[in-house]
Amino acid sequence: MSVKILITGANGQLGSVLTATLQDRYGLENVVVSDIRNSGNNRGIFEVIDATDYERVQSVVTQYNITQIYHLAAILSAKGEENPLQTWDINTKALLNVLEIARLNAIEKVFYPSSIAVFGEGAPKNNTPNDAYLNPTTVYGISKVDGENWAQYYFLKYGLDVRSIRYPGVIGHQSLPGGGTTDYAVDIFHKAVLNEKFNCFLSEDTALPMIYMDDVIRSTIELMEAPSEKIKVRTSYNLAGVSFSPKDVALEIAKILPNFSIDYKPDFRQDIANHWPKSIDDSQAKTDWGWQPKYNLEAITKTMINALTEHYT
Ligand code: AKB
Repeated sequence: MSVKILITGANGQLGSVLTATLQDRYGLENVVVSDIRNSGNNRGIFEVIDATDYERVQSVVTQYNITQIYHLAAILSAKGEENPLQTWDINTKALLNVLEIARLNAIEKVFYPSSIAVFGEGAPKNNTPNDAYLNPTTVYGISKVDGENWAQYYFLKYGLDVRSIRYPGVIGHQSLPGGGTTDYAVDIFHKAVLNEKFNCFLSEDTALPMIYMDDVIRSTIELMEAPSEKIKVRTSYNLAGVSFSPKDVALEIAKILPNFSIDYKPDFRQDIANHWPKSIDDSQAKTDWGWQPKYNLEAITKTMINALTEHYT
């Protein structure tokens, strides 16, 4: 049977780049791109889908004979705190729709992104292990823990092949993040290249796990294409790229753009970041399906500055 992919939340920071990669890999005609709104920038087949609408997801799955779903639609950590009940409703209802439709339609594989936001005070802050205690403090984190457990439930009870990664903060030049606590690590490069001062909403020493876009896209495809027997964790895999603080990245930027200046004005997102790991142990992903990151902070900084300089000139 040929692969027919449905992507929800395809217009998001990760979705837009993952969509283009999957389209190049499987063919434009084999990827159904969807989001709650049509941005007008999509190649190929686009369908407006509110993933909390069961009937709508079902009708698109039937119309295109979908065989795999990448369910990316979700409200992120910072935005989620503005309206916790709505965030819970959207994040959990959409996932349960996808899982149930996948089960009833014999979908081959489902991808579900989790996040470092699943961790809280119960987990070690450095090199946080895959199986650390999960007591998140944001509604986004709670919804991701819930989602991981539902993913495992559908695998154990129905044999549904759901695969998941706990993403760190994602850094890329192709798209802008929205509503996350790690968003500063993208904004900082835009301001640096535009020669503007950057006001950072986290304190200078707040280290968080981060990853470059190319690494995160490759990890997702490697996980999804790995033989099923290699997937030993059916909740979600820790994934690490690099780990740095705002000060670390500011110093790295200043090596290339010496006039770069930064101010620190921590806001409510500082409290969210304080409960997250500083670095992540991803040895389980390395052992099970061969994960290896390629980009360190120096490579990320050079690539971001080059790409954004080209973009703005
Ligand atoms: C966020 O900051 O909310 C996301 C994430 C780490 O899941 N980027």
